[in-house]
Amino acid sequence: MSRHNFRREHRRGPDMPPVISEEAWIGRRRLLEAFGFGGVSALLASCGGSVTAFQGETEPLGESGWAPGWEPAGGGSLYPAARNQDYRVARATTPQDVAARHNNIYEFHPGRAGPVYKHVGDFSARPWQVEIRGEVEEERTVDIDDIARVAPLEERIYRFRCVEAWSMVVPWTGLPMADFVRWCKPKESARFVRFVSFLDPARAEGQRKAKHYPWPYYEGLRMDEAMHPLAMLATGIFGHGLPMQHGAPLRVIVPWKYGFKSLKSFVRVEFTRKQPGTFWNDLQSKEYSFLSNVEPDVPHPRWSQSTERDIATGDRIPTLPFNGYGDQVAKLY
Ligand SMILES: Nc1nc2c(c(=O)[nH]1)N[C@H]1C(S)=C(S)[C@@H](COP(=O)(O)O)O[C@H]1N2
Ligand SMILES: [Mo]
Repeated sequence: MSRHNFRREHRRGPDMPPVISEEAWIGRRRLLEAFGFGGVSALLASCGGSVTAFQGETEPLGESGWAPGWEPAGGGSLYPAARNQDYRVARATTPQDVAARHNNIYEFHPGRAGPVYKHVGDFSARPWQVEIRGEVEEERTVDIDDIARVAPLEERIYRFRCVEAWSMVVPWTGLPMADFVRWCKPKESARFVRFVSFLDPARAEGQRKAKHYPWPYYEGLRMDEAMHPLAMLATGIFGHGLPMQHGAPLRVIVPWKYGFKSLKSFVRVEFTRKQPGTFWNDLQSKEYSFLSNVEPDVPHPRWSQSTERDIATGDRIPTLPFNGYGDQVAKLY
C-alpha cells in the first residue's frame, strides 16, 4: 500500500470497518484448518484488496503459543494467578486463539483491529520501567516487577467491548488499579491519572508508518474511576503474561468503557490536577469523549452502539449499559 493510500485508509479512527470481516477470516481459517492447510494466503490471493494484511502469514501458534518469550511482570512463578470468582460473566469465554489474533494496538498495526500479532516482530517487553510523575509525594521510576508485586495477582473474567462494536470475554491477570494508585502515593491535589504508552518507532512499525498520529498513545481516568474496584492493572491474560499484541508488559483495564480507554504497554503514569488530553479525543473530539463509557443508546456519529459482534461466535448481541457493569459503576456518573 502506498503511503498515500495508507493515510487515507487509516485516518478514520479506532473503528474502521475491517477490509475483510473478522467473522469471515475466522470462518475461512476454521475451514482451512479442517482441511489440513496451515496458512490462508493462497486462498486469499484471489481477494484483491484484502490480501495485504495476510502477506507473511506465519504458522498458527495454537492455544499454548501465546505466552510471551520473556519473563512476565513479577516473574513466571506468579502465573497462573488464582481466579477471583466474584468476577464472572454469563457468556462464553473467548478462545485464546481468537482473542490473540484480533487486537488493536496502533503502535504496531494502525487502522483497525486485526492480526496485530503478525506485526509485533521481535519487540520485547523486557527490560521495562515505568515513570511515576506529577502530583505524587515522590516522583519515582520503578521496575515492572515492583508493580506486579504491589498486591497479589488475581484472575478476573471480564467483558471487553471496543468502540467499533466487536467484543470478547477474557480472563485478565492483574491487580486492582486502586492498589497501584495508592502505592504511587498521590497527593490530595491529584484528581486525574494519565497513562502514556511507549515510543519506539524503530521497533514499532505503526509508529513509523502512521506519522500523523500524536505518538505516544495516551489516555486518562478520573481518580474515582481509577480507584473503582473494577479497574485493573493487567499483567497477564489466559493464565500467562500478556503477549505484545494484548499490551505487554502491563496495561489498563476499565471494562465499563470502550476498549480504547484500556491503554496498553504504559511507560509513564502521571497524576494531574486538570483533566488530561486523551489520544482519540484530541484526534476526533466529536467521536471519542474523555469518559467514553459504554452507552448503547448513544450512537457513534457513524454507527449504532446498540449491538456488538462477539469475535468468537460472530453473533450480534445487545450491548449492555456500562458494558454490563452498571450496577457497580453507574453511581460514579
Ligand atoms: N497503547 C495502545 N493501547 C491501546 C490501543 C492502541 O492502539 N495503543 N488500542 C485500544 C483499543 S481501540 C482497543 S479495542 C483495545 C484492544 O485490546 P486487545 O487487543 O487486548 O483486545 O486496546 C486499546 N489500547
Ligand atoms: Mo477499540
